[in-house]
Amino acid sequence: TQFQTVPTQPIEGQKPGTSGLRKKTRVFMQPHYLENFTQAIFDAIEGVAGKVLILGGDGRYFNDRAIQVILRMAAANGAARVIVGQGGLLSTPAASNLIRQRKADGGIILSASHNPGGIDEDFGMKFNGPNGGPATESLTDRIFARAGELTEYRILEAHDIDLSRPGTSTLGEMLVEIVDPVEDYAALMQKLFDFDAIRALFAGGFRLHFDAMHAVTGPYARRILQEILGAPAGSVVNDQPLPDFGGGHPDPNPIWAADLMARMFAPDAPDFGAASDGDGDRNMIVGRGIYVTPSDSLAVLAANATHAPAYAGGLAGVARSMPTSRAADLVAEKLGIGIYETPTGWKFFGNLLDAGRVTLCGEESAGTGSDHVREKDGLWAVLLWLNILAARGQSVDQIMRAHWAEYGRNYYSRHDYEAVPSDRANALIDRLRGLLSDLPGQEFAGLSVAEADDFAYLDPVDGSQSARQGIRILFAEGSRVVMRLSGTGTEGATLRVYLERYQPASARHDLPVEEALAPVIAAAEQIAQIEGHTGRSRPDVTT
Ligand code: VG1
Ligand code: CO
Repeated sequence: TQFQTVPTQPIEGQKPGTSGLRKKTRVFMQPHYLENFTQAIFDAIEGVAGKVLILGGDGRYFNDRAIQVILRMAAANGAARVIVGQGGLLSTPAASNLIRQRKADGGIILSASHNPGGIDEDFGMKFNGPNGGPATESLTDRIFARAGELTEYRILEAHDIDLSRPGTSTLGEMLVEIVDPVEDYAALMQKLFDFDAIRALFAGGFRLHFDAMHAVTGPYARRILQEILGAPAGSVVNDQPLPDFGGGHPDPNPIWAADLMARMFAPDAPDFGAASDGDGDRNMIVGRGIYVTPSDSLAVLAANATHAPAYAGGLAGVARSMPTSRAADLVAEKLGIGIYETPTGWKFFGNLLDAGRVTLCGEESAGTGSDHVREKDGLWAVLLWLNILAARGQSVDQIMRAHWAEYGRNYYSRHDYEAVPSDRANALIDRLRGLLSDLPGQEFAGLSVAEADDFAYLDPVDGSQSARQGIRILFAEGSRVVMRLSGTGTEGATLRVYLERYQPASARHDLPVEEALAPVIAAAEQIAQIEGHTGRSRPDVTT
């Protein structure tokens, strides 16, 4: 073994977005690309000498090669120990848990989450801090700044570490510990939920269909749902993680999880359907014949969390990202607990969770989680749902209808316009920014604008500020449109249009969502001139 200091130059564009650095896989495979970014992370946290790190990924193409490189660089930078998931696998929530359980100094998670994988698809890399949560904006800013001035990186010349078996070996002076990726996570889930009640549910013939989408949750779902909780073999499908996710798009929504939707809307549909994404932090919940919108799921989980042992004492508060519907606000109001509105991205929940201000957090993009880790957690949401279904003895459909009858319904949808040329997408947003002060009082498609702004967040815990987080247009009738550009794409820009319309408890709750939202959709088009800017008359993906 030999330490090397390799001269390098800054590489343009190593700027982390909503959730780490995401690029085309071939970009990450360019000489020095991965090495530069890794060294920038190490330098931005004042080195890794003597530190303990967690390392793993979602198993996509290049995961295994990147792990070997990062291990050799950690060794050359003096790390004391790196704990790696067997086979290089760790779901994002499991990595967050390991950082906390092992009191590590942080962790690197290799994933482009819900983006497709493969040599011509996407790869990604994110750093989580000692609380187990995604790097804060100030840290990602420091990483980007460091990447922009890098002149060298350190790496060890050594053979590959065998990732296939648990155990400890050395790389130079550094210890490499390979651990079962599921064990600690499964133990945590057993502590949070009433496993006996869920076991009894399955024993009573309750049928589950979990689609792991050939991504990282396969081994987790198999172990927890089938082996520990007794769901029959075959309840978990597509449970083998594959480097290209079987050619699929591991994004759990009605478009990309079309098989699951078909299964749950068929005459012989199981009682409960669910799916997760590439790195296991998202969840999709479907009952027999009913899709649960993620914003509604957050509200239902908040209203029913006390059925699970971990939350039996009540919730400290709830946080949601700004574009997420306000269904959870209504629950928090009724419970008399705090509700917080943050910018998009899990990193903004970290301070609220650390300070004990909130217990549950959620995003409209199928992310829900709690203070048990510092990431959103797909299987956790599935287990909390199962715990609630077992405790209430009702179907998903019954629970949703009862919820709307009590709180009213926030009809909700997100329209995505993907791979729009960046200049056109920026022009659309810039034009809206210029219009904001003129909008209040004007009427569009029969809706009159009450307020319009560009969302800015003041973190109540550390006082940090984040501006320009999304255009919000609130209508007098309680409807809302939010527009922002995605920070996770790798091709052009993705415009996200979030549409919401509230119908009180006494109103109709069974309209098709598109129909209920029709005036809001029309108003959004009139205000933003989406077709004029993007050339598209309809969205590419509707969730
Ligand atoms: C998207 C979602 C956001 C989520 C982020 C990371 O970001 O909208 O809610 O936190 O992905 O999720 P954006 O900037 O593309 O809208 V994951 O599961 O991709 O790590
Ligand atoms: Co994800």
